[in-house]
Amino acid sequence: MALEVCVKAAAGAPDVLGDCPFSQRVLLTLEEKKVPYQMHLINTSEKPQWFLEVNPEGKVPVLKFDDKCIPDSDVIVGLIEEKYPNPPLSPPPELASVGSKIFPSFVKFLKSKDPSDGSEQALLDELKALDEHLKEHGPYINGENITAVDLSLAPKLYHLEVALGHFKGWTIPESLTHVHNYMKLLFSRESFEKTKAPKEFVIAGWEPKVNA
Ligand SMILES: N[C@@H](CCC(=O)N[C@@H](CS)C(=O)NCC(=O)O)C(=O)O
Repeated sequence: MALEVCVKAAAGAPDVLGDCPFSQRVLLTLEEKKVPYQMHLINTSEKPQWFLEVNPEGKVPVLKFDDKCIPDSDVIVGLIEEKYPNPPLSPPPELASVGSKIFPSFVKFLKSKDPSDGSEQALLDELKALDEHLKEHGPYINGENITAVDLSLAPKLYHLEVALGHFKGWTIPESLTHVHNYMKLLFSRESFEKTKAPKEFVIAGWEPKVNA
């Protein structure tokens, strides 16, 4: 029996896969492991009653496994790894948090209305650290083979590129060549093409947060 996974539907388009990076991370994991799954698109601005009953916190993604509903992408990815160990995607523990500050730094910079608050520099510092890491250990975080760290970072880097490009006309400096190559590598994977949200929905998803 195929696994069932609840993920975010696009804002204003309930039949289109939406812009949640945590949902995409779970879908990427299932795709990379070639685990069959059935997807339910959840309209997060009007959550269906059945969804709230199985998941009172109301966040996506949620995985239905053995009749249990499991929220939180960290827990879900861990469970998928345990139940479907091939191909193995767990990174060595010392690499598990590489790039983990990029997403919060990106969100802070995206929402910032004060150009002198240091949020752009903080994001640049995180991206430079990633570039250095990739220069030494690339092309993926753990070398030649993709791991769960890459599958967590890929949707976040996609959001960063789309949202900062749209709302701030900002792009990652050309000098960070290893980050650029890394993003090209990730975004061209079949799993990524299949699970990414269309750009207009990524923008629509950030709009209320940027203009709050
Ligand atoms: N830590 C959670 C975060 C999940 C999350 O924030 N999901 C957002 C969409 S990207 C959500 O469900 N928002 C709807 C809500 O909070 O009501 C995870 O990794 O799964």
